Amino acid sequence: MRVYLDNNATTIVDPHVFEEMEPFFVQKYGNPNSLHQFASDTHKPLKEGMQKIYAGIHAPNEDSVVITSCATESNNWVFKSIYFDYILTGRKNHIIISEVEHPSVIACAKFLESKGCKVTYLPINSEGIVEAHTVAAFITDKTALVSIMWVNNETGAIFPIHEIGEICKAKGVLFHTDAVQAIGKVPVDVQAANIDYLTMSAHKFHGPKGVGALYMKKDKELTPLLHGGSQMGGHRSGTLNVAGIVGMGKAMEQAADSLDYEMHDVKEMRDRLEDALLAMKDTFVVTPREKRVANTILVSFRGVEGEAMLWDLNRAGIAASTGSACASEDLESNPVMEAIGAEADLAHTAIRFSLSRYTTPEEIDYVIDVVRTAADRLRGISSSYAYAPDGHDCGLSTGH
Ligand code: 7TS
Repeated sequence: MRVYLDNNATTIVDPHVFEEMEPFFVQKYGNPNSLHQFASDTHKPLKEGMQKIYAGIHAPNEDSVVITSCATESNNWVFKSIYFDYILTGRKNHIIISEVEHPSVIACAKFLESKGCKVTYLPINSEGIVEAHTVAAFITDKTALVSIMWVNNETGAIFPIHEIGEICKAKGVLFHTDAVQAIGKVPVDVQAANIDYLTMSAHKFHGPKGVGALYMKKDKELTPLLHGGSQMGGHRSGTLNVAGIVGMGKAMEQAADSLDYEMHDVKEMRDRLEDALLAMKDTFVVTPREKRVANTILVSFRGVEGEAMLWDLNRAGIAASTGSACASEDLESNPVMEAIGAEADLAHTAIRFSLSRYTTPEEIDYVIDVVRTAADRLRGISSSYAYAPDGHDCGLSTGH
């Protein structure tokens, strides 16, 4: 059996999405900006694709949704253009992010720091959540941008985006959210949440890889990152990724249609897996279920090195993760666990299981069996586990 539980890294392309994209490779392959039938064949599908993306995040028509190559590009765009538009001009010199943002945000913040910008890295609480009042406490009249992710990719923790949006609006500070892990998992409404900039990535919600987007509120549009032609209303140059846009639109439409299934049926499977994991000895989960999206579990198995567990799972055909795949080439411990303050050996034992609407109950049964066997085997050969004293305080708030 092969089971894919690494959906926070990427997702299977929905067959309906693939079907809608297919004609744009070998039939309707014209450049939309050309002046012939091949070009005009793409116009209606492009328009419909864009409309579906606007609808998916409740963006009004006067705002901009600009297609990019990925969320990493969208995040880079926000930070680099905030630098050009607000910091380099001397108007502002401070940005606020959380210490558990995706590396594409952290690395941008560090880059701006190297250019003289002040950066505040907000801590998370013991449940792995950024609290809105900490955002309010650090905003000054020099703050150009607050950038807080909607949902954390490691734990699945949902951050208080509506409250943070309120605070930023009241204080007149621009607000960006990386909503990569929120689309298709929680209702996303840029107007209700007072968001100025929002990052998306199609491959996280059963769309294709290589296509993302940046939402920008009217009158808050940023200087382009990519200069060149006049594509995307002059906001981003480069020939349009027609198949990608059509696919992202379809995936967005389906994400909205599947939201109930995700929040109830996927949650039921996730909860069953989590119950079984927590019923095992010395296992820990940080963020309480009701404060998490329905598909994610970040679980620590005391005495079991994360990479060793992944090895056993992989041999049994199960795909999971020890943390962000983007960082998995270095064997660093899970950054979220470190930010929470868990001791290093426990941080090294974190495994992320992320489900999707394609996950089945049979797969969950199989995973439970394999994980139990793997944890027993690996603990059996671990010298450190045998010596771990009982009742040892691991600094985590939940679990057994
Ligand atoms: N932002 C968040 C919150 C993410 O989870 C990711 C990918 C990205 C940005 C980058 O997206 P991309 O479109 O540039 O690929 N996160 C992960 C992960 O958790 N494991 O692998 C990739």
